[in-house]
Amino acid sequence: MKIFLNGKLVEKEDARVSVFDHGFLYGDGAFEGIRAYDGVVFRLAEHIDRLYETCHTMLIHLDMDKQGMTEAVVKTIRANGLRNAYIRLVVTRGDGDLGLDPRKCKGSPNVIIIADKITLYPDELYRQGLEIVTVPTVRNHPEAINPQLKSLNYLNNILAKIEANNAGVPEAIMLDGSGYVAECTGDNIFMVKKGELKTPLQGRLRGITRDAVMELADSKCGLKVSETLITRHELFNAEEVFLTGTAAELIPVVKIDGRMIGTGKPGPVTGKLLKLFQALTRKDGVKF
Ligand code: PXG
Repeated sequence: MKIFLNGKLVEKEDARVSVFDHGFLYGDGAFEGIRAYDGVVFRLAEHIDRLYETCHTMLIHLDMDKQGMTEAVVKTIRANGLRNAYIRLVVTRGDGDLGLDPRKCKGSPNVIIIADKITLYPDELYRQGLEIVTVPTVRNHPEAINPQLKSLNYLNNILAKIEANNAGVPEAIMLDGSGYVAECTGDNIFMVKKGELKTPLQGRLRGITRDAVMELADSKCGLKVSETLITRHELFNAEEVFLTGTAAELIPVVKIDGRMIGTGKPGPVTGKLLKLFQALTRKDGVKF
């Protein structure tokens, strides 16, 4: 496996960063999880834009421009002979010393691109739907760590994931500081009710899958789409609930906190949107 590390493609065994790297010491960095389908990197421009926005807010100055980063992603996928891939793009503050002050990182950020095969939820979970729970760990307050920042500091989500693991379910619903539904640990959440598709307005990452699904629901399914405050009560009484993310695409949810959602089976809107999304992934992106 070839890894892109600071401008060079190196073997996996040689792809190493310093123990003084501030991404390692403090989670001081940014990342993207991206997918390629049949020779198309789905919405790569949107992923690169989001990465640069995270870096801009974190005052991480990349030497590479967006065009260079786009080419580096494509080069890495090609070097590994992949047509379908999961791509992890990681930028760290760079090498510093043991102080957390980012000014200690005097060199360039470390830029790492890994292109691998994707591991997915088993097929049967798409046919049956997931059972998930709400967890006590509240999503980061937007004025503490804004959920739009796809930073390397994922402890908030990891703590929630541990609570999901303890409950024996594959995902966790996280609420925001006011008790409204925010998102899951690595996925956005949607509900369908009376011809309307709703998704949380605040406290969540603006997922790239989420944006695509909202566009498809509006343009291809004639659904009214809204970003709004959502309570657990509303989720419990939805006709359909599903999650979206780069890894999961769209996956149905059939039980939340012991309450059956709709008929208890994956619903027709979720199924239709999944088909539309899968068709879009092979068209909308950077071809290689
Ligand atoms: N919320 C959070 C907190 C995320 O981390 C999403 C929503 C969905 O966003 P996208 O843009 O993917 O539709 C994410 C995405 C991983 C992994 O390895 C995590 C994500 C994406 C891919 C892989 O756990 N997070």
